[in-house]
Amino acid sequence: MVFNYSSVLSVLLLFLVACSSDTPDMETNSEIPKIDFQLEDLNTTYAVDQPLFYRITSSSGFKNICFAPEDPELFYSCLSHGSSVFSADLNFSLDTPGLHDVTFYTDDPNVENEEKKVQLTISTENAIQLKSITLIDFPNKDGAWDPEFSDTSEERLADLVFGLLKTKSAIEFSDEVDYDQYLWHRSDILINQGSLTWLLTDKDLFLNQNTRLEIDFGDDDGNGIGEPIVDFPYSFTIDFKEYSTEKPSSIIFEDTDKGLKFMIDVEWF
Ligand SMILES: [Ca+2]
Ligand SMILES: [Ca+2]
Repeated sequence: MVFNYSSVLSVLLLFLVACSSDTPDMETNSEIPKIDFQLEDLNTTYAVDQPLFYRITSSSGFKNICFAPEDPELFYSCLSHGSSVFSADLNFSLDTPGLHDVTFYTDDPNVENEEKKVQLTISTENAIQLKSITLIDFPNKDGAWDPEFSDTSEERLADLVFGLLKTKSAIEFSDEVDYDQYLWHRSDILINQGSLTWLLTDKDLFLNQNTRLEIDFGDDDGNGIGEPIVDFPYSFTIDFKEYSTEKPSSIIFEDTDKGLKFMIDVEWF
């Protein structure tokens, strides 16, 4: 006869589980403190890039309050205190028009936390959408940006990219807005100047007309390495505010000292 050690062990485990289930579960759960909070929406308009303000108040108090603009797995922000607080202010902004689900939740240890979901509709009031960007001229255009290739090879031509930096309000647990500049969009690569136009309509690049952008163009050398297409400073500031009366659908920007010229097609709302 074969002695089955594992089945003896499972019987023993079952016995232990059965014994421990004698503990009254309901009583244990009722001892876990429950967090509660209320949300006060302090906003009258909800538009692209516009700071939105919320006030959180709690009768139970909380140590950690978190905010997730969309999917909490992807992007969230938390405020942590050493001891319980009973109110907190929060501001943030969103830049894609349409419906957004945002979530507020507490994240305290050893308590029953609370979560509240809010739906917001962001409008295009005072917004612009970037439709396309075209490089018209840049230093050494049609020349060798990849000199490892021969003078006749089209591989020598620039593999064009750009990055857009946007200055906008970050998620801030405060009643005051804190503006930060961050990388907003990194373009696709236009291999060997095969085209000089990036089509951007499907990228959902919306901004408030007063929002400042900076753009820098480069030649992509692969593996995240590239070279700026103009001399330092590499960034060019784009300010749409000065066009907001005329509202042209195409705007040409130029830095004659650097030999840079490009056009942005936009839609004004
Ligand atoms: Ca290169
Ligand atoms: Ca190339």
